[in-house]
Amino acid sequence: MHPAADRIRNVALVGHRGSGKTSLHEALLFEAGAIKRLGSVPDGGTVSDSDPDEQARQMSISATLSSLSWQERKINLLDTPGDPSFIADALGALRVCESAIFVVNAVMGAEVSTSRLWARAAELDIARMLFVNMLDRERADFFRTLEQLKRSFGQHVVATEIPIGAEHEISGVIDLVDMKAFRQDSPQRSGWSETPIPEDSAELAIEYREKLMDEVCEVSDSLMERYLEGDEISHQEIVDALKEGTNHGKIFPVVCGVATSNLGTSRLLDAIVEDLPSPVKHGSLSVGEIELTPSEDGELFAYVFKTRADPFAGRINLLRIYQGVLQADSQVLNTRAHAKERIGQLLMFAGKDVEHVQEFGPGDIGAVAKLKETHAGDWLAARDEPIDMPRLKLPAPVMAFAVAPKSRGDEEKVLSSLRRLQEEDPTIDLHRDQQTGEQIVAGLSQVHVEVILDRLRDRFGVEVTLKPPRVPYQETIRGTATAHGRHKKQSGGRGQFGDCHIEIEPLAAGEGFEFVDKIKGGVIPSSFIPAVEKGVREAMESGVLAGYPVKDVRVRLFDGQYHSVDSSEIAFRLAGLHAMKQALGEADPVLLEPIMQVTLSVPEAYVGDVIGDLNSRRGRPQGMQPVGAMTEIKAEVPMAEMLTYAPDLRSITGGQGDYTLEFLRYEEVSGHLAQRIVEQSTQEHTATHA
Ligand SMILES: Nc1nc2c(ncn2[C@@H]2O[C@H](COP(=O)(O)OP(=O)(O)OP(=O)(O)O)[C@@H](O)[C@H]2O)c(=O)[nH]1
Ligand SMILES: [Mg+2]
Repeated sequence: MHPAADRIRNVALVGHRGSGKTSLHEALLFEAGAIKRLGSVPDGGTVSDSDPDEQARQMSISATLSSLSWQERKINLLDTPGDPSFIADALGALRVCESAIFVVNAVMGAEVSTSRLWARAAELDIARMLFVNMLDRERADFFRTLEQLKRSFGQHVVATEIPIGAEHEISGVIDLVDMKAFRQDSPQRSGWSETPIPEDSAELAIEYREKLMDEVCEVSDSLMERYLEGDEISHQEIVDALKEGTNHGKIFPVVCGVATSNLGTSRLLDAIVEDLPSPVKHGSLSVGEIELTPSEDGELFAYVFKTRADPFAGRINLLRIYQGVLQADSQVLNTRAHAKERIGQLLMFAGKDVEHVQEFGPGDIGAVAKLKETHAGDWLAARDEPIDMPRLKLPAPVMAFAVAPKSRGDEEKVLSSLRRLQEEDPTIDLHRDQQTGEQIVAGLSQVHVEVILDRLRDRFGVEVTLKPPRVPYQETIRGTATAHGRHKKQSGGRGQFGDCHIEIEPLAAGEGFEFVDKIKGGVIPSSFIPAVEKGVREAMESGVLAGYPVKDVRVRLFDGQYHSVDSSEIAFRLAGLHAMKQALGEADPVLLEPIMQVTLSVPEAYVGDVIGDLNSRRGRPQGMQPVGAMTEIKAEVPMAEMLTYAPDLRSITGGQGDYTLEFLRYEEVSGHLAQRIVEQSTQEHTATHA
């Protein structure tokens, strides 16, 4: 039997890189008895981060699902990566969970990714709880962090627990709902005992309990009235109101602890059960016209949110059941492929063990191995129903490298393995360079692409060489132009004839391409117009300045000629191509370069040097602020100047700086610089075609 939907909690652990999500995931499994030993990230012994590349980098790269049992509830935890390069998995996890726990470093407070993920969780309207972690570290401060979280995320962020002691003297937590203190005796499972609230914490506890009650009672008018009149509010009423408020995004409870020494985890598990909503409490999901309720009797609808490509175990798909029951050894339909899929074994990840289960009920999250066609983004259903989850808004992959196999003849294998990895990670882009014909792998950052290559080697046994990243320049036009394209051949037999007149003008940045058919009186038959458009598009794949793709242009086809015998699609395509090439050359073409947002975190002492260096890279600093012990600097810098920034920042800051890059927009490259890029790319072009 499967657990009832109201006994399930689906919880994503999210937060900034290195805030302790994986350590907390480990500690929760340990406290719940799902694992016997508390593994640590530095030793590489955690359940999540089990991939060799995660261990080598000491960071999470993929989401990890684990299920545990607590107070007769099934808790599905999804540990997610904090690094922005792997944000696709964090966003994917947020989408299938009713709630998220934001893990926050008590030294640094809320950081860039925390805020970004918060905004996404708010859009998805899911319940949010915060875990202030690392309270044992030097300069950790729960109350300062709490204030900062309130400033960032609003007044409804409220503590339901406060710590006893601070930094290396942290010894337990006080539960503000029950006004009970819990002292940690050892980091072992259940290694805590209830104690009286220590005298030196009593005043704080009363102060923060009052703040909590103010928030809790706001959930209902009648509760507020009674509270203001001084009535006794029962424990159950507080718990119910807290849960109600949390479920509806009116309260964001803050709890605390130390993941690496298993402090506060038992209270956190209680809070997950008591304060966070079940799939039933959170309610139904509307996908387009279809309303899915977590009921047993409804027809099956399960959404696949994560695929893992493994050359040995095959594909493993993680899925969330939104309605009905998914049975082992059954047959379902993949609604994208319109194809039957045989479900073999259903897998539940319980700590380090994989258990085979007979079924997953509504609201549950689990895994299924060896499906033929199914991958992330697909629905499995009882019948072939058109159903589509809105696409995740993901950052654009702009860090592009050319790859070539180390051994000749491996081209096909490289490409097919890359495609498998792309199934797993939608932020990977694969394409051929129009100019050089090279295979390009683009990701969100250098680390991202390095990880892709490591996986190619470790999982598929193919090694590739990387050429330095290429900046994905683009071209556009600033002016308008008209042009005439004609393709005519008359060499015996049937000739070829196509003729068109076009007019082009710039579109606003980001609008891409628009083709307008203004042909009157059938001077070009409508059956040939798509061929003209095709030719125009072909011309745009490789611009006239330096062969980069052309963007943001509107093309109007307004005149032309045809011949009843000699006209053909090819002839009109070529006419379109010639016309477009000519028009582009005359419409004041310009070169565009990608501008990145760089967010740095450096010790204050290095701020001057770092900004000086950014200026020399054509960077524009946008501001800075202290974040915990570090200074956060934001700047906009052209991508071309940041291709190999990591070692430079390391040497400027003695290894103490950190940064993330994110694509912002394209901007025009100024005259002399554009000249240089054009020359360089012409040289490369000649070299590869020599
Ligand atoms: N002192 C102390 N160290 C901690 C605590 N929690 C985590 N750490 C350490 O901080 C580092 C980062 O912890 P992780 O658990 O990997 O953090 P994460 O949030 O999973 O990191 P990403 O997956 O890269 O986003 C590791 O070295 C942990 O051992 C804590 O409560 N106290
Ligand atoms: Mg992690």
